[in-house]
Amino acid sequence: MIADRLSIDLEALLRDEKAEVERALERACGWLADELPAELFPPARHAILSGGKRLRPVLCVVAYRACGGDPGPAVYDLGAAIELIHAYSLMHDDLPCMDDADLRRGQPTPHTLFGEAITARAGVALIPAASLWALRASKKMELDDAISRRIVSELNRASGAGGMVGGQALDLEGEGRRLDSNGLDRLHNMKTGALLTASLVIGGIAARAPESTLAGLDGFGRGIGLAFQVTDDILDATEVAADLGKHPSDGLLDKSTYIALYGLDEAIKRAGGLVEAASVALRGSGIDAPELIALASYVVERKN
Ligand code: GRG
Repeated sequence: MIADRLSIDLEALLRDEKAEVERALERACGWLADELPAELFPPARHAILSGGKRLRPVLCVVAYRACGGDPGPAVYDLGAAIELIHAYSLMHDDLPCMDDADLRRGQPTPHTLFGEAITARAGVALIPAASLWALRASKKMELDDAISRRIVSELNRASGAGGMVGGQALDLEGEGRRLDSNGLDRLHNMKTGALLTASLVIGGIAARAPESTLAGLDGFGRGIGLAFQVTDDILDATEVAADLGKHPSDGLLDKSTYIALYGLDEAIKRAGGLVEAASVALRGSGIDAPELIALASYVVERKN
């Protein structure tokens, strides 16, 4: 796996892919400016264009390429549709009624700038917009209706009650309670892992990959999704706001974390083990994708 990873210039990959993703997000915002009620656009735009790692769209495009797709602007638009869901989830997650955060990506959160009610509404408006934007992207890619339907249903499944929304509900219920390892894995597989996994699978579906390849991407996504969250807990416990771009909050909100469960050293080992296992499994399912292996290492080596 190390050889795979070293054959890729991760910094260049992230820089180049992120630049394309930013262009796609600008296109999405151009469309949203007309699509959304006028007062909802500024907070939506702020949430969408305020930086971030852009990991979900990058995973989507890189999976598409790994499955033989030849990326043009439309597949970045597809990735941008996933990022619209991510943007709404952060807008809502930071609201006073959820995690009550005033800083994200080194910038004030939308509700501190535009007010809570408008931000809540703008977040909701992005949910159907994401599906519409994914459909437009599918059309530009000339995908047939069955494939387009599958992409949109994958996006909604991963972000709905069985995925991100369900995971967030478990997270809020879990504040002040101690979850065991299985409970914490379940929560994070849903809250964070489902959308990261769907990003990969959607890239594969758009490239018309066979079911066995989609299953390989799914397994890989589950592994790196959990590793992502273990790493989030490590960063929350070890980094300061200036580097994280947000205030560490797990302790304040009395959340169950992997650090509390395992301690720092074991948590670091678990994150590394999950990425290694996911990478071995990806290879085992016949997908030769050094760029995905490199992105998996980024998931645990990132600093924010
Ligand atoms: C109605 C219960 C209910 C929920 C509404 C708010 C919500 C839906 C879901 C939020 C779930 C959530 C916060 C998921 C994101 C978890 C996460 C790891 C966020 C950070 O992702 P990064 O690090 O962020 O990729 P950047 O800033 O890089 O884009």
